Amino acid sequence: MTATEINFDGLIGPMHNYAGLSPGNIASASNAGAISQPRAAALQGLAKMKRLMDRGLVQGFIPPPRRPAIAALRALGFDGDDRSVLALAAAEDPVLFNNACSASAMWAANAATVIAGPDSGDGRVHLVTANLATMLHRSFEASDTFATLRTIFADQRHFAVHPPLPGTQHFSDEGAANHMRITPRHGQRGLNIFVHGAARGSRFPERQAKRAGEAVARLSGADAFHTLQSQAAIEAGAFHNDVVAVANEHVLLAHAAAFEDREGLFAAAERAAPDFVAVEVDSIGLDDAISSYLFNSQLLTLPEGGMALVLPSEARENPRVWTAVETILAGNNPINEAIVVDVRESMRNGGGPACLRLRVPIGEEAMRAIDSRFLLDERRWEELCALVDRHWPERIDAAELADPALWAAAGAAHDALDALLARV
Ligand code: SUG
Repeated sequence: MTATEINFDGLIGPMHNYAGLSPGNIASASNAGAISQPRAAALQGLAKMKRLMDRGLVQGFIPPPRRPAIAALRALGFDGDDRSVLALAAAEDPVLFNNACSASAMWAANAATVIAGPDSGDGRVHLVTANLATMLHRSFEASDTFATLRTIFADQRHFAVHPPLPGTQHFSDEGAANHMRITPRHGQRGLNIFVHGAARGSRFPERQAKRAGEAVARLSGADAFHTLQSQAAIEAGAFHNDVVAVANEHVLLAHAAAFEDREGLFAAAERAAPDFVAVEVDSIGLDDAISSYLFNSQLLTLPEGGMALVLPSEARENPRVWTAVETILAGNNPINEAIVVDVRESMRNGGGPACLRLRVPIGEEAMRAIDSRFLLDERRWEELCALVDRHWPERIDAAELADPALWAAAGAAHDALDALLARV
């Protein structure tokens, strides 16, 4: 089968803010309380999508769920009309309320784990919705994400969209951010690598349970290899594997300290893809890796062959990291192009280019079965830019999330997005 990879980026929502909700995510913690710029954030995300479209790649998007998460607050016993639910929650439990205001669904790499058709037991593409059980604000995403994925990938002849695993620490699941696929080519059978944490008394939470990956592999029928993320990486702030490693087809780009058992992992990858190439970087420390998000680049196969790294501008600005990038580009591996993008608003909450997208490797027939409203062409992209320009707030002060005028503005923005999606 010939296959293409589609990158579905999370459209950054109108409530994007810096409330410091993610312990272990250094950027989120250090920007807590800062002023965010939702409009600029969403336009940065859209500009990244356009760069890749212009480079001949197929690009989709995932709309943001409504925030504040009124339905989640209702389920927790806050009652009345929407405005009363929000006002009551803000007054009674401001921490819970802030969690319900998070726009973190933008990081689509945490939406689901995607198992490609050639790897699954039944030939369909399987998407297992992530429960995001470790972080309160992110746990509110799972039900919305499940509904959205079922809309985009509704055709059950080609897709199986699974509900989230039970939302407990035993199955804590953060989706594709902790999953890598090694395969000779996108359309061929591959090995699914699940990277998990463990209860090692780390300073920071270990957000992916091994049992989650095991369940995802069973549900989808995939060949799986489970490997432990290094404690050093977690301690340094790599709260997801995709902060220290990225794979594409037969290539793995990783920091040398990313995994506890790199030999075991490399041996498994070599069995899955005889032409496996490991591009390991040990010339920069984990601190530079995490502040620059070098490994949170998208690693993409280009239409004419070769691969590109889609890097955040923070990687360009750190001379040690940029030297490492130049070494990668000059090395004996398929990575031959660097595309630098500005996603600073997302980066300030710990989300780089790779966090913002969910990759779906897919054959031609299945591609035609995707709900086309969520695939971008020039016109659709322009419509989204105009929508954001018109309706997304210019700035949000994290101290003012309880302002009813902000809820009204966010509601109007979501209504406008729903209207746009209903038009086609
Ligand atoms: O889960 N940040 C996200 C960043 C997720 C990045 N995704 C990947 N690495 N794939 C997180 O920690 C910050 C929210 C806040 O502080 O308001 C946040 O949720």
